[in-house]
Amino acid sequence: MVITTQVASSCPVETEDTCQLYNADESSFITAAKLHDPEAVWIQPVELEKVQVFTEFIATHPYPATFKTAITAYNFTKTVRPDLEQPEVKAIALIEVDSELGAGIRGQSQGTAALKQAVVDKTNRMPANPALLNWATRVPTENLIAESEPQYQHAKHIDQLYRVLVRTRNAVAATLQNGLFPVVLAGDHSTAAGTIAGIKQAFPDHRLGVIWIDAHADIHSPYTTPSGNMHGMPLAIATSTDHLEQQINTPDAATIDLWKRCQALGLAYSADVSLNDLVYVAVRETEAAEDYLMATHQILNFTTETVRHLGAEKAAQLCLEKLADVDLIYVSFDVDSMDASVCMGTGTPASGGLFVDEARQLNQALAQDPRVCCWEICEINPLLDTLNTVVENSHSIFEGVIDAIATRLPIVHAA
Ligand SMILES: [Mn+2]
Repeated sequence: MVITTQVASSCPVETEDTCQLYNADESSFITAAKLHDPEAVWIQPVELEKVQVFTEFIATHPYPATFKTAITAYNFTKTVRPDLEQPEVKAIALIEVDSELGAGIRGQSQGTAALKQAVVDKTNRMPANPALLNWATRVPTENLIAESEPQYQHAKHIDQLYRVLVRTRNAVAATLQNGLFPVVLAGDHSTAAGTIAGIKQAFPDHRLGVIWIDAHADIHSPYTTPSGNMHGMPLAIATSTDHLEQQINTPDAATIDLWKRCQALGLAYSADVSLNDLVYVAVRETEAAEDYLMATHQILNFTTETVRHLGAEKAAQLCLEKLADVDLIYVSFDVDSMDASVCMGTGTPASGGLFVDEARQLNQALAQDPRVCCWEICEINPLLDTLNTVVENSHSIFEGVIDAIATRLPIVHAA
C-alpha cells in the first residue's frame, strides 16, 4: 500500500539521527521510526533543493541503508513494510512505566511496584504457560528531578515527561513489532500518550481506536488546563487537539514547543487517533472545556449508570461496535474509573464509578476482541490507600484481563 504523507514545516524532526531506509520498489521507500530522539538537537528547516537531493538519494540507494538526516520539512511517499503489518500475538509482554510527574500528588510509582509484585506472584503460580508473561521493559523515568518548582506552569514537567513519552513510545512500538501484546503498568496517566504513539509507530497505516475507562476525560491542553497537571492531557496529545476555543491560559513559547513535540511523537504529520474513534467509559468529572469538546465532537461516554443498566459485557460490546471501522484498539484503564468506595488509593478518587466486578468484566470482554492490541492500567497510588484495597482490586482486574488475552494466544493456557 502506498500512502502519500506530508510533514508540516512546523513539525519537529530532529537531526543527526540514524534512519533505516527501505527500497520497497522502484519508486517508494520508508523512513523508519527513529526520527524523534529526545537527546537530539533542534535544527533549522532545509531548503527545497536538499529535499530533491534527499529524494534522489533514497530512490537510488541499495536496500537497506543507514544514513544521517537533517530535515524538518519534507514531502514523501512511503511504502509500509510487510513486516510492520499486524503480527500474530505470540505472548504478553509487560511494560512498566512508573512515572508520576504528570499527577498533582506523588506516589503512583509505588503502584506499579505493588502491582508488579502481585503479577510476579501470579506468574509463579502459573509456570506451565510460557506464553503468558514475558518481562519486557522497564521504561526509565524522570521522577527524581521533580522536587523543584515546575518550570512550565500550564504543562508541569513537560520537558521531563517528553523524554519519558519518547521512551514509552519506543518500548511499546518495539514490543508490538516483536509480535508481543504490551500490557502497560503505568504510574500516572500522562504516559498513555507515549503508549498511543508507540502503537501508531508500529502500525502507522492502521486506524486506531481508543477506549478510555476513566473518571476524567484527560483531554485538556496547556491552553485549557486549570491545574497544569499533564495526566489530564494524554488524549489531547494523541488527538492533536489544542482546543483554543476554550482557552483560559497563555502558555509560553517553550511550553508550546514541547507540546507540539509531544503531539508529533506518533504520526508527525497528523493525529494518532481521531476524536471520532475515541470512546469513554465512566467519565464523570470533567471541566467545561472538556464538556464542550465532548459535545461538539459527539464523543460517546458510557456512563456508570449505562454500564450498570446494560451489564458490563453488553456495554463492552457496544464500545466495540462504536469502533467497528477501526483496525486496532487500545484500552486504557484508569483505576479512578472505579467508585471511590472501592478505590481510595488513587490521586483523584471520584464517587459514582464502576464497581470492581463491573470493571473486571468490562475489561475482560474488551480484551477478547482480536483488534485490541494493547491494554494499560494506571493511577494506582498505595500511599493514599489505608486498606490496600486498590492494589488488591486492581490485581484482580489485571488477572482477569491477562486470562482474557491469554485465550487469544497460540499456546494453550494450562490449568
Ligand atoms: Mn486518567
